[in-house]
Amino acid sequence: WALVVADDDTINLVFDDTNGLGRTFEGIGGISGGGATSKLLVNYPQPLRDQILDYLFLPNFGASLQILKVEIGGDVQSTDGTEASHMHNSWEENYERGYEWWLMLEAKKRNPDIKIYSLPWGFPGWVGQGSSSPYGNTTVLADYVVRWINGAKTHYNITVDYVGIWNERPCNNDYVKVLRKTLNERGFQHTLIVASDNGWEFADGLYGDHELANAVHAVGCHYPGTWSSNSAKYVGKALWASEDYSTFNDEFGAGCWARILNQNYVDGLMTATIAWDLIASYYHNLDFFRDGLMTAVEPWSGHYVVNSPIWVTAHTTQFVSVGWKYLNHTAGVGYLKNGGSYVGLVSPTGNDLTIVIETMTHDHSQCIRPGLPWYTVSPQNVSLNLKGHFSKITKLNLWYSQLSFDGKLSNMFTSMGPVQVVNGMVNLTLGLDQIYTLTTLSGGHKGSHPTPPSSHPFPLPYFDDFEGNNLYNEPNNLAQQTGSFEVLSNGSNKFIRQMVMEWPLSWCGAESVGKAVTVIGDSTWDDLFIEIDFQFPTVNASNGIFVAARINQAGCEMDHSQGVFFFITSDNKYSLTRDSRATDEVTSGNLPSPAHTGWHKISLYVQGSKAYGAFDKRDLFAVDLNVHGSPVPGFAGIGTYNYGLADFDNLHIALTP
Ligand code: 147
Repeated sequence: WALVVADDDTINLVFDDTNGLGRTFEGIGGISGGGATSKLLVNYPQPLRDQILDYLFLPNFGASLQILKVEIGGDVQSTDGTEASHMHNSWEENYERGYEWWLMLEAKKRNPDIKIYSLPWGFPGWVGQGSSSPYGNTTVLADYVVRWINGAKTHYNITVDYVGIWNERPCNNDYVKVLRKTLNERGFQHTLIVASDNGWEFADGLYGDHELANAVHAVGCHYPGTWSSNSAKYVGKALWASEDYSTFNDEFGAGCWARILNQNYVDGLMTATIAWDLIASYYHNLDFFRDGLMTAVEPWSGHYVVNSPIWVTAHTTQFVSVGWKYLNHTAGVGYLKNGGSYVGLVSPTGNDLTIVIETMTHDHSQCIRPGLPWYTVSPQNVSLNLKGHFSKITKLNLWYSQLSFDGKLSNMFTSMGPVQVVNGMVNLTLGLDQIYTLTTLSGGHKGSHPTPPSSHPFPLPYFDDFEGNNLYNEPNNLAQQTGSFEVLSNGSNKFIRQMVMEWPLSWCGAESVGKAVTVIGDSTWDDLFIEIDFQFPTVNASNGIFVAARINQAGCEMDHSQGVFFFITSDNKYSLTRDSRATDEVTSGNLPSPAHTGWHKISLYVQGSKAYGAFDKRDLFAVDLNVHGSPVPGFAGIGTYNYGLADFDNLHIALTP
């Protein structure tokens, strides 16, 4: 480490609280959801699961996140899967579904001060009250959302600090007011509304509509590219990058994150930035693989990776708390002359100062969206000039990162010890792709756990009788893409049930597949045997079930995936198709015995271009798939022919029967 004596080229940066302060810092966070991004985290073996959660949430350890934003599950496909609604139907409520409740508890356990923010991506069909829009009856919608917030309080004693409207979909301003009113009436005055998780245009409507303006705390924009409109800046509301990042979590992703964490304020006056996603815990080959702050996609091996964005986050979160204030532009916040940026923040007492400097170069810090206009960064000498109350400061603790792109390991979040402040000045030589935190705080810690186990592919043969799951949770490793699968019990035996009975109010349209589908395993699987027991419940049953292999697309493309889909319907017929929509049929026929009552077994084996099917262990077909060229590999899966209940048990997957 070298301190370079200031010379003529030195750029003077003033940090001064004399003429007032900037906006209040409201936190850095991550999103679980939008959707099913934490799916594979839940059944990690201990203590590995706790270790991962420590890297995300434990203060003074890793990312030390200040906001956890979760999806309010709506039984809809919301990018990498569906998350369960607390009200699949209007007549029932359940606050034990899915994993967001568990995740919120784990976050709160580690940091009771973490802010909880919730947002729906889509809704069960009944919420529309006959309309294809969730705003068909805004009272019903507000009731549905506030029940979730009330559920968090009454079942888990979790206070929901922030709630949104409808992710990246049209905002209905009347609904925003109804939501505010409903929150107030039910004792949630302190749950603040962030709207509308889309562009900055929402801010325009706040001028001249006092009721709307009073209803919201912050204007939340997605992927702002550090920019905000003047209309947003002057409307008198907090501005949030309520979803941002979504970039592959290598060093380039870390560069993106470092740049926007500073520049979202420098450029756009945003005081909270939230990463999609919190943790990349969804199968390889689902959309936006590894666009999370860290990666945990192998519950079977326990392997996980603490990626560099975790340590980029720590540069701010370990030294700035929610409630601190940014300094004024020109007195501690701005761009560096030779490229890069700096932000100074001061504690509520006025005594503590934290400065974060980043020098990310253009080609090493592009985010997934929007495009990054060209700029250059070159090495520079800067002189930090502490004035006002900061002139009393005699030393600053220095934390340093150097992102590397030439195959060398990055040097992330290293404590460089204290640097002396001489005559109110600290001189630094800044290189490229570096982050510096200088702070009066003496905390800060680069946490570490033992090296996790090495990576392994999904193990075969695989068997699950679901007895190991908690009631109402999702089955392990089955990543639902449409519909919702839940562990239930008949008293002595656990099984899983597809719960969704009608088309939901979609987010991205995957539901047009018309079926409930859950996928498992490995998208590179080719020859495969899959077998499961099934039963049609006596009421509200689906009209068919299936098992499948080589499912080549999922997520928002679930409705045009290809593969080998073997259906059995409750009218005692079978069919084999090469697509998820069941339009491209290979063979079909009648079952030799009825399937519509009691438990039965369905088995599928695909080998090369051949497919073999059996019902209750009796062979039904052996056919050539007539695929051109070699078969496309993909996930295994199970599901229902249409929306409607169906039960499954004893899942068995192997390379051969
Ligand atoms: C966002 C969604 O809100 C997330 O659920 C997740 O899908 C994320 C992945 O990057 O993206 O949705 C967007 C999808 C596309 C654009 C912006 C946001 N886009 O093309 O500008």
